[in-house]
Amino acid sequence: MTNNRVAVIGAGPSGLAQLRAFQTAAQNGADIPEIVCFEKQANWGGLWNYDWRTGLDANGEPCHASMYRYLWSNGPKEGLEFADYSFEEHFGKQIASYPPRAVLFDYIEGRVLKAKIRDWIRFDTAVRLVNYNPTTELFTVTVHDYANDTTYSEDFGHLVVASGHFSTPNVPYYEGFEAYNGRLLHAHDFRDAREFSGKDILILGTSYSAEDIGSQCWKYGCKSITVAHRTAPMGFDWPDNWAEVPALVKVEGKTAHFKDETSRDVDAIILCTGYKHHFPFLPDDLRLKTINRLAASDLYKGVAFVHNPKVFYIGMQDQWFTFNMFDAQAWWARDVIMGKIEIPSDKSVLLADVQEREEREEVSDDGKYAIRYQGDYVEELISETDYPSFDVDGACEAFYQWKKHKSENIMGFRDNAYKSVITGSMAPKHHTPWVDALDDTKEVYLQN
Ligand code: FAD
Ligand code: NA7
Repeated sequence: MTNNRVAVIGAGPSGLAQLRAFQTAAQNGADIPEIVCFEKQANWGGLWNYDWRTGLDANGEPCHASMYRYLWSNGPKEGLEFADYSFEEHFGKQIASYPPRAVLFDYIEGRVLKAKIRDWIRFDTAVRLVNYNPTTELFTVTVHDYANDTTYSEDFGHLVVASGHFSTPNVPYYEGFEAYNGRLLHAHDFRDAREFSGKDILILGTSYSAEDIGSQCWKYGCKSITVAHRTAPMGFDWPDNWAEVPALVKVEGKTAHFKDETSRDVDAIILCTGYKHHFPFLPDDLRLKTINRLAASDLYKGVAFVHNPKVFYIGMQDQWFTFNMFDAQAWWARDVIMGKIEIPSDKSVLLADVQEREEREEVSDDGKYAIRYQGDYVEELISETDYPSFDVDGACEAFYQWKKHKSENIMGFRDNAYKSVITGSMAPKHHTPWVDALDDTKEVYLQN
């Protein structure tokens, strides 16, 4: 029955959460719909599936990867731990709190390998177009199967969009960029900090990418870092060769000019200017249009698309919580699809829900408020499903501690350890301070 099939777009942490949610229901004896997950890459893990390529991938699709070598979790793992699959279950022991990318990939993969859901995924298959037919109430999903080099279409009763929103770069223009005599790139194409060893670099932006790419470049020996801010400086106690300056005005040759009329010569400009929600495979009536915020536009309960509540978006919010929030959303979407949760039929109720979330987000721009706001959201969703309840307050506390540790020592915050909110055990301190840990392989990290 096609009206009982579910299409999931993307097998990153959000898409995998959706598959795991259905598999759990099946394991508990429920009669679940047929699930088909389309993943354009050759493997799962989304952004955690590292790719050295930039530009186009092996199939000629825009390269999804935005992660880079030497990336360590930018927040404590205690804030993202799966409630149904702890780090201790996966690694057989408690591990340190800021795992490198390869370690987190291994953890993400461990849960879905155990769940045996790889067969639900059609890899190397890019979704090209989705159409909704209001008469049949079916979605027609058209894909390109790169393994067989064919396109085909299939019908589904529900659509789950889990394609991520940190892959399509937001690239601003500044006067003189076209004639800049250095390397100019967006964070999306940053792969290896060693490329900038011995160089003077300029970073635009003041959020996670700016902070982390700058820190990587510093750690791997760049000569100096200058960060230009459009709104406000990050304000950490940076190393001596790191400066924060007002906004960039223009570039002449290799010289960057700033709003306070100072200037610097720089070898590279890295645009850490964020990403766009980009769904080129969706028509107007199904496409989410939102900025990167906690209360994403047009999503009832942050998940169901108000203009067609048979469409679910997972992980589209700005993120303090990640994997466990995707789980909370996926379990909720599953229960709507399986008829356990009813979405109100009156569209004004859905719109009012979105408006209430937006207004509540706008009450404060304080980081602590935002963490609690998203923690409350996770709690709200898990209270409506059978996702294992966990200590959300404890996860918020780990985030508060993390923020405090960053303000105390921006190059040393990853040396701290926190308590698991799933198993209650304390993480060990990592064996090597982050600044000295140049080898980020799984084998070395797990030597604790
Ligand atoms: P993604 O991981 O982006 O996965 C989306 C998947 O959809 C991909 O596999 C992609 O190939 C697939 N896809 C896209 N379009 C199509 C299509 N048309 N057809 C078929 N498949 C498609 N979070 C943390 O918790 N800790 C961190 O330290 C952290 N660091 C980060 C660092 C960087 C540089 C970035 C960019 C993000 C980071 N994040 C971090 C946040 C990150 O968003 C989440 O951890 C997580 O990867 C989001 O999962 P997702 O499944 O929603 O999206
Ligand atoms: P974010 O968090 O969306 O931040 C984007 C940054 O880019 C932010 O500081 C913006 O400054 C800045 N920005 C945006 N446009 C411009 C222009 N035109 N000029 C200068 N600066 C600009 O993106 P990130 O990549 O840092 O983080 C995304 C995810 O990746 C995150 O979840 C991490 O886990 C990793 P503003 O404050 O608006 O002035």
